[in-house]
Amino acid sequence: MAKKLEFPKNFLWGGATAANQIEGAYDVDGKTLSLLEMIPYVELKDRTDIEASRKLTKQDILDSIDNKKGLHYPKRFGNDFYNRYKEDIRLFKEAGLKVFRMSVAWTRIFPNGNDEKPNATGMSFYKNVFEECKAQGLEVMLTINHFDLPFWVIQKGLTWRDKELSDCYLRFAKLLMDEFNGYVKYWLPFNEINLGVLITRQFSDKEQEGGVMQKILSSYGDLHKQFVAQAKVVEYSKKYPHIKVGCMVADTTSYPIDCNPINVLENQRMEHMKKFFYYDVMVKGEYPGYALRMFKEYGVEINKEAGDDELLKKFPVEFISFSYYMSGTVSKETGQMTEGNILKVGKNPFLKATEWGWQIDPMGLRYCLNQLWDMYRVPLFISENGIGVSEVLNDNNTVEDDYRIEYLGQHFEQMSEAIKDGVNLFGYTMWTPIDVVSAGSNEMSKRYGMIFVDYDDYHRGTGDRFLKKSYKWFQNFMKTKEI
Ligand code: P53
Repeated sequence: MAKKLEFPKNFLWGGATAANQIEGAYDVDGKTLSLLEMIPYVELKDRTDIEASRKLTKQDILDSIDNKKGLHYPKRFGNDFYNRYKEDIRLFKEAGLKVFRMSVAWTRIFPNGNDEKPNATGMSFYKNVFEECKAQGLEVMLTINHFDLPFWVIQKGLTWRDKELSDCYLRFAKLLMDEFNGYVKYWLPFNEINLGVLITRQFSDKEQEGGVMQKILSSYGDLHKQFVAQAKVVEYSKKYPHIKVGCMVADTTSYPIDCNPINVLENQRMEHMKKFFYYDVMVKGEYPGYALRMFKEYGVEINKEAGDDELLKKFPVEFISFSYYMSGTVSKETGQMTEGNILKVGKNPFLKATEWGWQIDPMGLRYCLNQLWDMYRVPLFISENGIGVSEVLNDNNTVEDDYRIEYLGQHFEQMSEAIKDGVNLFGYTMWTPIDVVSAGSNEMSKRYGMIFVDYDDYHRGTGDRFLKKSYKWFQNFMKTKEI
């Protein structure tokens, strides 16, 4: 029996993507390389062992420039959105989407970082995409930087601690706001700002000796500069009162493995450092006490400059956006771990996981929404949610992806429950309406789309687009709100 869900009339239903996972065309029209385009595809024997594809030396990165080893670098090719954006945007519109989340490749706009003028061809590509969205009646949500750090950052030996990098970033962000504020209402300065720093288990006492921990601790200094840069983007956005700037955090709901207070406390500590710390700085504009204590105990230097605290306080984000794919468990002892990509989480015997070890938990989304609304009282937006599955086209040129229909329907149901609980959730962009190159494992095989793209892991195929069963289901859901 179909079940009708309730959503506010103006709820923003949409789809999310990122430049480095869709565009391709990595070396045309003046674009230079980004670091992500220098990471080769590695066939994984065990799909849950994502780290195996990430062991790269600096030499590997340098060798990729002229591809000495003849490897395949998937993010150079994406899904060919650069050439097919018109068709894709039309398909998004026909699916019933009202908002399209995308990002800008920094290397298309400032190929060398400090170029005197922005690259005109790069700017006009995005203008064309926005024009197309406008023509199709799609609102745009724009991520200014979605993980794709330009290679010139590495060449110049810059980190976020260097003023030169935040100056370049701010010049880039301001240019985009000046040029495109008429097209883009929702702005996200950084994608998943927490992923680079806090890799969950690293904060359990057991893993606190050793190099990785040191690396993570010292990256809090870099992160502070990103927080400040983000606040400056918010400050600048006030020039255009019709636009809104939000934060973007990779969220996972986490449960204590049992009711042993030791594990409950450990879970709270993990939640603090994995997520709430970030929201606290970006929404409340202050570093929470537990973070300051941790910094003190581990000797973390933030290197705040005069005026930083005031800036963070004065220019918090106007809404919270977050990605939600899974939940996990936490125990004081390591417990059983699933290798859910970069975010390692403990297993939950009540949940099923995807082939990649991501535990599916729609109710965890309702829990998460309530938590965020209770704590922050700013409008919430789910900027990513979806299921990655390895799929092939069947003889009828489609994919019978009932598992995706089930995944989406169950998450939508919990969103509508959260709204009934009183949560101010104003939109949702699914990851992703169309198959893209995976962020974590660089494969095409990990497909999230309602639209199938005919490329394999080595970019072999026609690139043609085919509609999966979920596309028709979603189209109908947009009309009926029935699951
Ligand atoms: P892929 C890990 C955990 C949660 C979200 O990821 C993550 C990651 C990174 O792998 O990233 C977001 O493609 C990210 C998207 C990404 C999507 O999740 O590894 O913002 O770029 O594609 C899904 O399956």
